[in-house]
Amino acid sequence: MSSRQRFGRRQATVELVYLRGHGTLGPLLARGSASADYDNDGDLDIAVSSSGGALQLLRNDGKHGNWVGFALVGRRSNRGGIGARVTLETDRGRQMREVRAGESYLSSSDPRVHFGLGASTAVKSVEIRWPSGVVQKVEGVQPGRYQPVTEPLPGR
Ligand SMILES: [Ca+2]
Repeated sequence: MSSRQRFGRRQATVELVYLRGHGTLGPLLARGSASADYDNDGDLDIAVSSSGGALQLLRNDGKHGNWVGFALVGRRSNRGGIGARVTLETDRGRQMREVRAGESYLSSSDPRVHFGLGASTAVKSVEIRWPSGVVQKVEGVQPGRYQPVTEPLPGR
């Protein structure tokens, strides 16, 4: 199914592919890919660009567990928080994500940091190591949503 979708200020023709179970793509001369939670439902979807074809959006409609995400805003560091490391701990262990850009050919994934929590319903701790060297503890994290986090300035 093709449709016109708006991504920020741009509009593009995309082929929507719904992945349930082990969905498949047909033969494709792909160039780049990016992951993003484009519908903000807590699972990562994947966009695949191809040579001479429409963008394919692999919408993840599978069942998933709990999740939490963070949208970082740098103040001393770069504005997008690129290079920041986020460490999250639950009763099931510790996970680390890094804010990155440009992971595939001419593509960049969602700058938000996403953590799958599985069956865990609570987050014990979250620590962000900003590129500036600032280490920030994030309190009051609620699973099931994206939380904005702004880098603190020294002395505040
Ligand atoms: Ca999604």
